[in-house]
Amino acid sequence: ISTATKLANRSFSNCMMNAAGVWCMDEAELTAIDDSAAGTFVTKSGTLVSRPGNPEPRYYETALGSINSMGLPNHGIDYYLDVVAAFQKKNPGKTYFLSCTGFSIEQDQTLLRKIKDSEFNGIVELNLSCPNVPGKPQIGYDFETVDQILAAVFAEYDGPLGVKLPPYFDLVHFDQMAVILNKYPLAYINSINSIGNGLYIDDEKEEVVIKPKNGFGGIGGEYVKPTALANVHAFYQRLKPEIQIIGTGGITSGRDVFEHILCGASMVQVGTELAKEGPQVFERLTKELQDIMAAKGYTTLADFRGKLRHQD
Ligand code: RRO
Repeated sequence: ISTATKLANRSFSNCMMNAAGVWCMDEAELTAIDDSAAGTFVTKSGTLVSRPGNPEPRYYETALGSINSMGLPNHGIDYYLDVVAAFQKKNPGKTYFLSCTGFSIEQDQTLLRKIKDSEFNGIVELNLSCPNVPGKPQIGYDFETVDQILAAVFAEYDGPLGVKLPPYFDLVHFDQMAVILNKYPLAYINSINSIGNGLYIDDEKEEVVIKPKNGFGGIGGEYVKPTALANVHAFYQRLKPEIQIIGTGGITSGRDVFEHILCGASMVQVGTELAKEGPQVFERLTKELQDIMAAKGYTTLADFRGKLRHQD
């Protein structure tokens, strides 16, 4: 029973990987994912200049998930290009993902130019959905700007590139975003980033649990699975078939991976549960998915990918 997959014409031994932001800040963390049962890794979103991020505490684990307001701490795009180049040399057959994000269209273009001029031969994930930089609205909710960014990015870059999207909550927004995304040669979309600006409270202390932004932060984990599945399936129904889907959100078991793939995902990413369990999570999730596939008589992901049934 195989959990292998293909994305952007590259092969991966396993459909599961980390979600950007979790266990991917530096070379040591990326090595742990590289050595795990995950099919590959994605780096923390790199910016043109390194950033310390927001004040701590900025991540908090709850019974049903997590809340974060990291504020895009990262070592800068040059660091991640160097680190990934070393992994490419060590494992020439393996495809890695590099996440990046700019604060303007010009910065996005500069990032892509740097990547183009580097040795990087993997897949770029442009993050359009960071919810936690004070004063900076989420790009993914500004449809006109998304269109402009994609036009600028594809004028600059012709390698495989996908976008990380925020969750959408209205069917009209899925329609409108799909029209924009379908104009471009995207390799994939990744749904969803955290549900932005939730608020988790410690009732005992009558206090918020993270310091930045008065405690408001991106929600991940079990809370977000139905929203994640809705976004994966809505885009699966609306995007041209060349644009594949990475499903992210609420994966704590092999059953959750199964559901993301049934909704149309070609690959899945694990954030909150990876932070909780560490990189061994991928071995457990893989075994659990294989058990479900065996019970249903499936031998490959293609046997059920996107085959969610509707009731009419
Ligand atoms: O660093 C963060 O605060 C962060 C980012 Br860039 C993101 O894309 N999603 C998130 O939940 N946190």
